[in-house]
Amino acid sequence: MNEETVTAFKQKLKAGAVFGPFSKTCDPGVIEVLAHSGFDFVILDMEHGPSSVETVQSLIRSAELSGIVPIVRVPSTDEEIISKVLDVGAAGVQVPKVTCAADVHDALNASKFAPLGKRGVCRYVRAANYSSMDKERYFSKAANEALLIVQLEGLEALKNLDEILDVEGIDIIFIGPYDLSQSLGVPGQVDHPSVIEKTTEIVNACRAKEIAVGNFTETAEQSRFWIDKGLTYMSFSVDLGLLYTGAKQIVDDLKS
Ligand code: 3PY
Ligand code: MG
Repeated sequence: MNEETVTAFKQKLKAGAVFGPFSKTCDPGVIEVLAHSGFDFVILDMEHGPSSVETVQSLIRSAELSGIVPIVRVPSTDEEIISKVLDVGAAGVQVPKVTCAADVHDALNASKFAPLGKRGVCRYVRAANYSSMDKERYFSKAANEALLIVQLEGLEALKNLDEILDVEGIDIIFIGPYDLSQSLGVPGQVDHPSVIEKTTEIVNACRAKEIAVGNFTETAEQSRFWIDKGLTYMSFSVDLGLLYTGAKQIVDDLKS
């Protein structure tokens, strides 16, 4: 994904809320449908979805062609996957289950070239236009523009919140309400008062340090609730869940 698109996305994020679903399909056509629907970004899910790096590369191509920003949620801080998805052109990586500052440093080391990190160096990759991009620009700036999105979704992360937020280089903090609800002993109850309370604690800490923050919502009402509290990186539902909801409504209508 080119530098200009990432810069424009960062500016949009500063101006207000941006919206994007997770994607768990392996079909580039679905990514195009999401773009044509007006979503700003899509999170290609390698934590809970079946896609390989090769599939993600095709999905990134369709995102670029149709004008939606492709973020990849990687399975962990594993350097091998993070650098591969950036090599194939992800606009950003979203790293789940971060619990401490050391995890953020691992993600930074895997996703940034020096001096910010230690990402493995190769310019014969899609992200560098297979070597046609000026190499100094690619290594010193273009590649390091890719977004680093850090997911906080458990009590351990809350305990280490200050040290996590003090690490330079995080673009967005993302709160996973489902894992957080499990960690709080109320699995799946994402509107439970304890989940709201802990989410608000993270949101306030991020806002005090001027770090963009977002979460996962499944209704417009939940989205509005969190936007009013200052969240801007709004992930909304999952492509296949949206398909299910639409299909179910139609079938219920047809059969009523
Ligand atoms: C969570 O809720 O735990 C997520 O990771 C996003 O759905
Ligand atoms: Mg989660």
